[in-house]
Amino acid sequence: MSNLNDYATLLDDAAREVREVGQFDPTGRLSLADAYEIQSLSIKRRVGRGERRVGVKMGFTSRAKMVQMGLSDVIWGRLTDGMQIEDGASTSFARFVHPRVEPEIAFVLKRPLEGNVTGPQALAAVEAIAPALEIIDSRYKEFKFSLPEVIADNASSSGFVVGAWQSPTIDFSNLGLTLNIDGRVVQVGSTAALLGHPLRSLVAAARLSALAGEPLQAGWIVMAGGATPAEWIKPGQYVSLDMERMGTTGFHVQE
Ligand code: OOG
Ligand code: MG
Repeated sequence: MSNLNDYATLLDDAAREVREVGQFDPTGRLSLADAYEIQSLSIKRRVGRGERRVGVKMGFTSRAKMVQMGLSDVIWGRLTDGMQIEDGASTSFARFVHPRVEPEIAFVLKRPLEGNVTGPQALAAVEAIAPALEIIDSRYKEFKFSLPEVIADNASSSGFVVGAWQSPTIDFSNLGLTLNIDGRVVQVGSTAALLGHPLRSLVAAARLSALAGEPLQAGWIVMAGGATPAEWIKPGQYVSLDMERMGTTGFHVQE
């Protein structure tokens, strides 16, 4: 296979048919530009099936995630409405190959945000913030990939859940959080894990998506990245996030 569209089709089919694929670039020779082009082509396939773009997800914005996955560049992916799970709802385990969950914070924008912006400029574009969970489900066997491979695979994005929106006037620079499975705390962390302040993740999202020619839009959601290592999830579990001052969000994993 050589054509970028072939890789996009391979990954999109794997996601749709819920199966793993082998790594096609384990040593990371593909350029990052080509990797993002594969991602873009695979999202075009989703949009062609009727899904709608609703925002951006950031990846490897915390040291915990970089260490867990062995990669240290900030990456981003594209979110569609087909990935969103309602707060407190159930999602079928059958949708996933080998899902993991991670605690995040989400932004929703009230106006477009584009290019090289400062923290205060980014904050001024934020309508609201919320505790959020991301379900990542790499399409690669054993959840192993090189940097271009994970970028091509839309940064492993598979699902996301956003809790009740809160005012962005809350100081969200360093909020304690716990990730819980069936009421048991499995990870403890803080929003400060995200580049020192989650707003920096939004600043990076504004820059990177504008560079790709798809600037952040009013109404879009930006997921700031996992604040702790991700945890495997299993059928029958209830997964939740408690965030200081921000409340809680969760979802059921249906058998
Ligand atoms: C890649 C996606 C990383 C995050 O929040 O850091 C990510 C992966 O870990 O599979 O979503
Ligand atoms: Mg994530």
